[in-house]
Amino acid sequence: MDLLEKKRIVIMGVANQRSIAWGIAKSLYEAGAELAFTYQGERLEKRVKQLIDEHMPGSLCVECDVTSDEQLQQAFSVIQQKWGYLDGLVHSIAFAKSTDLDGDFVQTSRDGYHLAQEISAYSLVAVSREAQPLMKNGGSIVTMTYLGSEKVIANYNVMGVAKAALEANVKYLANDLGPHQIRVNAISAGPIKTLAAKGVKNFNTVLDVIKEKAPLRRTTDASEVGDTALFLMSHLSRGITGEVIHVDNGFNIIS
Ligand code: 0WD
Repeated sequence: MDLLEKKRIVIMGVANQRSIAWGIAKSLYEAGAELAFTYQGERLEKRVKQLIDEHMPGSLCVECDVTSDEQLQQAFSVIQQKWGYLDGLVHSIAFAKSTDLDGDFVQTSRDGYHLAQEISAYSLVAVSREAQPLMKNGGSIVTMTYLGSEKVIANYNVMGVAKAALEANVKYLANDLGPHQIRVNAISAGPIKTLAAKGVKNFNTVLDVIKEKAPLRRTTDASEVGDTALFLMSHLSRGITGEVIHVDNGFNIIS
């Protein structure tokens, strides 16, 4: 039997076919899940709908900018109407101004700090709040983080601090939602060339270092993250919550 047969899962954060969220969607879809996608604004609507029509026809697709409470409520109300319940949610969303990513962290503007926290960390709290009433039979929430939360990584700056907050959110949410049998976990992925990664200076150099130093001597592929998300969405991970799982070919253990 497919591991995710009859599971209904929302995927937030597909921007294009390179998005980690898309890699996750592929793993979950192949395991039999029924998927709903949310996209950020008209800018991405056409591209995301086209991807879905080509590869996962019949999946739900609704607009949701996570900075808008109104759009969040609207999106989950559509999902409630169409599905009635929810088993899982993938949060694969982050944003920071490129000017706040390089240079000295100490120069981070108030606005830039606030924006990175709002979109990259607070949004997990907001979407979990919307998802919880729909997870009537328990559920699994998975978000995406990066090593820059644990260690100082050049050109990650304000996003590293936002990821640290996101990982703390995972623990507090896991504690709140645990009694409802809802698990909350994060995947800490190694660097992958996506649209978001384009904002990080010297990204190719980072990839070269990983190829040389990671125990498995290769960079992370979105399908590796996708398969870990599949595990976290399935009953196989039923005893795991509040956890950060590294999917980085072991790079985080190297100093
Ligand atoms: O190396 C990497 N690519 C890693 C990414 C390593 C480890 C973690 N991550 C994380 C990112 O920080 C993010 O949380 O994975 C998540 C997904 O990132 P991605 O797949 O690398 O990047 P991308 O394909 O750009 O998806 C992120 C998307 C946005 O894309 P763009 O590029 O258009 O900003 O987050 C979404 C949007 O689709 N997003 C929003 N969605 C709803 N409301 C918003 C928003 N306000 N802002 C950004």
